[in-house]
Amino acid sequence: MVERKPFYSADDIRHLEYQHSRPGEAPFLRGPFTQMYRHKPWTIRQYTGFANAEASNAAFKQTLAEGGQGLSVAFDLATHLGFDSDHPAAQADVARTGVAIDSVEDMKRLFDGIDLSRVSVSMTMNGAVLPIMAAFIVAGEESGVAREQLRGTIQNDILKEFMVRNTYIFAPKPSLRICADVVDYLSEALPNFNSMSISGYHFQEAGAEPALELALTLANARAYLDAISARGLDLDHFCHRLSFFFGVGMNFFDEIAKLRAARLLWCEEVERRGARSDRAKRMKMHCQTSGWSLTAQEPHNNLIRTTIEAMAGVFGGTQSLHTNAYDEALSLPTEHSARLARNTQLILQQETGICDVADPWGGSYMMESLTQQMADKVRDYLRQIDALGGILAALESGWVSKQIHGQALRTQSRIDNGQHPIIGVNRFVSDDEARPPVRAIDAGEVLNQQRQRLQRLKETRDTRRVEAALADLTAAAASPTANLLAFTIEAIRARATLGECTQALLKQMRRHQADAHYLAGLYGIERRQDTQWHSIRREVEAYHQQLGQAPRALLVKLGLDGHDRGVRVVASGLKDAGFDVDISPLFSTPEQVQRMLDAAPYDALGISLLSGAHLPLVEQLLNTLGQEACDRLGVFVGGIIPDQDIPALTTMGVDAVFPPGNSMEAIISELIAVLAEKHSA
Ligand code: SCA
Ligand code: 5AD
Repeated sequence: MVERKPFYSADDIRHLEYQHSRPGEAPFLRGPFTQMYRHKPWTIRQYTGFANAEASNAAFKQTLAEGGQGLSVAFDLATHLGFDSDHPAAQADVARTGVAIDSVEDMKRLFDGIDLSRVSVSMTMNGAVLPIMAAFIVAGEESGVAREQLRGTIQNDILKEFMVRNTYIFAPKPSLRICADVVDYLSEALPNFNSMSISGYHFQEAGAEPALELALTLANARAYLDAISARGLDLDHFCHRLSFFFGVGMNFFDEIAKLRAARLLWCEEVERRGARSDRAKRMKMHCQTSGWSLTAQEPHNNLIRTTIEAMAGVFGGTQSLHTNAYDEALSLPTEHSARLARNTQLILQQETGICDVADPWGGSYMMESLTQQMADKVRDYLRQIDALGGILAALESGWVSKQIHGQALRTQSRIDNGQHPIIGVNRFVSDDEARPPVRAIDAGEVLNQQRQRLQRLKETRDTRRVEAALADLTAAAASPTANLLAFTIEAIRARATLGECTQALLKQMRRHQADAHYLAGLYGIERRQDTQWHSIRREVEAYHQQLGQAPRALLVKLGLDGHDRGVRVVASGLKDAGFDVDISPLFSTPEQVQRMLDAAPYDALGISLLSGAHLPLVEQLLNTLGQEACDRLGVFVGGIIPDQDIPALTTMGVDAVFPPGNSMEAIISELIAVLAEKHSA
């Protein structure tokens, strides 16, 4: 949090250079447009996608009919990682966290009956950006929409995937080339399409405070500017199509200050690089309320949290907004929770008068002062990154991960010791365990259907044409001057699948695998004065004495789920409490887990899953490990696990389940109880 004073006065802002600037004028701190929401309110753009193209298409139509103003596609994890739905590695994850898309035919079904010349479409895609962008372009083409008419945004921000979101396919260097190819191509062929959405959101979800979130976002943006400018592209030609994306959490004043500071710093950056036009210098942004801030306990409280966060996004001057559904921590939104989330924005736009004034916080002694402090803090981070040799060097050195994870651990320790209040979790806890109904997805049904569709596609297409287009794509990957998006469009038009395009590229660029790690020491330091923590450490110590060695835990991530904040926090907590802890690489298979378990005498196996694929993945893993291992190990599962799935997990042999909101001591205490029982049996 930036420092606060008890009150602010004119003295706090007298020295600020920009204090007489206006909305719509450089440095755009006060907003990218003069009239702001008086001319056009922000776009209500809700991230949506689940099951198959038809189900998601119906949800899109419903959102548009009920007041949504733009579309935003959530793809499933198989699509993100470049696997067709029939790929063995993808089976458990198809259709769960978003929509399954294997070919241009699926993309056409996704937008069937929606006029792409009128509705703008955001697509959150990074790893498989080439085939997805290509499929969108070809789908538009085949539905009769000219390329110049296509409006929307492709996320195409691969650097943050290596830092937090983890849906990368290739290594950072070839990935950067792909990003630049996409920007280059779109700036010519789709002049109304935003070619990047440079994202801070995922840093905040992973634990970063607002200043760190903004610094990392801008550091990545600088790396993209370097890569694109190196091709000789003029900033005034492409910069206005680089868009930004921030998270908005519960830290109300800082969040508004962050969005204002973001525009100031971006304007300075592109001016320094020689941009002349206002449209290149003014930052446009999308915001999403924080998923992490929402709780599984008393989920209706989340409506209140989201409303407050949405207001911070709007006071900060966002161009587009997603408000999370209140059942966030339980599952994907239901129709009802999605409607309430959308209504939150409609009420703000139409019932409150908030849209009448541009930058209503402008001139507030406090807000102007916080904005300046935020900008200074971000500049300081950027200097540190420069001193490390730039953001890629900072990433490789582990600095980025240490900063984010360090802040995540500090927050968790403050929640666990009660200093960071969360109503219904660590204060005013309710006994009322009533849970709302959650969305269930028949992923097995979608999987069968996608398999059949793939088979039909392969039977009816011109195989020779597909093979030639894929061979050209592989050759283009070896030639640094070829534009990979142009070649992918040809392959997709010929009815190559998304997975085949990825395979064609993988012949030249191998699949990237990152190491897994966590930080030891930081969580415990934050709790060193805390009696509850000392008592849990004593419990572990007593068990250590009984065993004759520290209890050993292996924590694993299975399937295609890359959300690793939770597993890394639990690893750090267990370690600092006295366990020996190892964590598996992301995307581990049951066989890999078995090998890890064979390599050392573990007492506990923890499985972290937020992708909704916990039932098939835990079952596969425990079947592979066999009865003897399940009897010997304390097996626990953490993540987004709906209540109704807990009995099935218990039947499979899971000893304890920890949905979001458990304190570290609750987890450790239950784990020790399970281990003690197993040990004595
Ligand atoms: C708007 N316009 C104005 C104006 N307001 N003109 C004058 N005065 C005003 N007040 C003009 C704009 O210049 C633009 O025209 C047109 O009206 C549309 O407005 P816009 O502001 O550009 O709005 P929009 O089309 O909605 O675009 C917003 C934005 C775009 C630029 C931020 O990139 C976007 O929609 N991003 C959304 C990203 C997103 O949804 N991501 C989801 C991530 P011109 O175009 O002619 O200039 S979900 C995720 O990643 C989290 C989950 C996960 O999976 O990890
Ligand atoms: N539909 C709606 N919202 C989603 N989110 C993730 N996937 C979906 C989806 N398919 C939201 C959640 C999550 C954030 C990253 O995006 O709020 O926390």
